[in-house]
Amino acid sequence: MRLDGIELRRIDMPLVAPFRTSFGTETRRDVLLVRAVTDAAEGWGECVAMVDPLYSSEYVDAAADVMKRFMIPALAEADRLDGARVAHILSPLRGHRMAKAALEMAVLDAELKEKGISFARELGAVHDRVPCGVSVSIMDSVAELLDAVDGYLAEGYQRIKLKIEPGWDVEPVAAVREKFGDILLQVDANAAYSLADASLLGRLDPFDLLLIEQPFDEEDVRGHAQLARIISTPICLDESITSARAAADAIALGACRIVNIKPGRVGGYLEARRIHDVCVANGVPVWCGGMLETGIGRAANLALAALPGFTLPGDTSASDRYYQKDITDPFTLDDGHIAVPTGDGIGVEPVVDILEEYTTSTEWIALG
Ligand code: SMG
Ligand code: MG
Repeated sequence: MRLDGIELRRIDMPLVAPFRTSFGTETRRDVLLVRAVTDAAEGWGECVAMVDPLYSSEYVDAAADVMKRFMIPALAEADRLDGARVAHILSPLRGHRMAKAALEMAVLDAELKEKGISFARELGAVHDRVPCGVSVSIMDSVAELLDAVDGYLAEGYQRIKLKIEPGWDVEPVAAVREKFGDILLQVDANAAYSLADASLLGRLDPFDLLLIEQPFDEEDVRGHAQLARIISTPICLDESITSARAAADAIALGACRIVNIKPGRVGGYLEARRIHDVCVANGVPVWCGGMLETGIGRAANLALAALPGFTLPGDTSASDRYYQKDITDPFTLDDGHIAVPTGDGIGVEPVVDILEEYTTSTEWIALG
């Protein structure tokens, strides 16, 4: 396959409601989309980097910059190109996994469209639909939170994840557990605590949570292992798991019993599959995380979430949990599940008018 050019497109989409985490509040999503035009077919990728480097060190302007300066020229020089070769070609460039993942996704989509194979089939999916959870914002009051959770449960979401931070942890968890009884419930701290908070976090133990996600800094793998010896709630890592090697190390150190897999965070869907395989080999359940993706990224996430090791509901919510109007046909919840796309490649295309409406800039990089 030969790369004729890459289009970098920025879109700006309002969220249906503010999404507050321990590191900030999002009211819009400024997304970098990648369209790879090859001699065979066109493919789409979505970069999950956010505007500010608060979830991780990556941010969307830097992703666009590193793609233009280093990654796209490296891909243009490659003798042969296909999805599997992208990570190899880009491997001399350190870090910038979200940028790499978006390029890999676009090239893989083009390749699979040409071959007539879906992402699900290529990755090894074994389910036609996946059970969905929802990640719930930090709110101004417990009453407001209970209303939001009530609404999500009424829509059919099978698992609730509460974002927590110091000052918003035991009380909201206790209130949700008390009001909604035996639901699947978990929390995500986005690195807002430290080992000094171990006894506070131990106060979550009585609430039978499925897991606590990333309580400590992404580099504090040993701290998570120490916490695991103090509290009974299973620890799940998100930000710390940047590769299959990082997953193998964290598991070996006893730092996590569950892993959140986000293809963007780990450099792409093929590395995400390797993490899945490492976890399955170690008996560690995985689930698919989310980065407020549009329908483009969501389509591919659903394919990944249909692999056999994804035994917990993911943050793969329906389009209307995020956006009034998605840039693809909307993904909808049916009996708590979303159907895995079956079309070639990621199986979806942007709706041209909607895409144009949200577009703030496009740049065409000709390579042919
Ligand atoms: O896509 O539903 C989604 C968001 C899920 O909570 C979510 N993501 O740490 O897991 C996480 C966060 C990262 C993004 S927060 C803006
Ligand atoms: Mg998380």
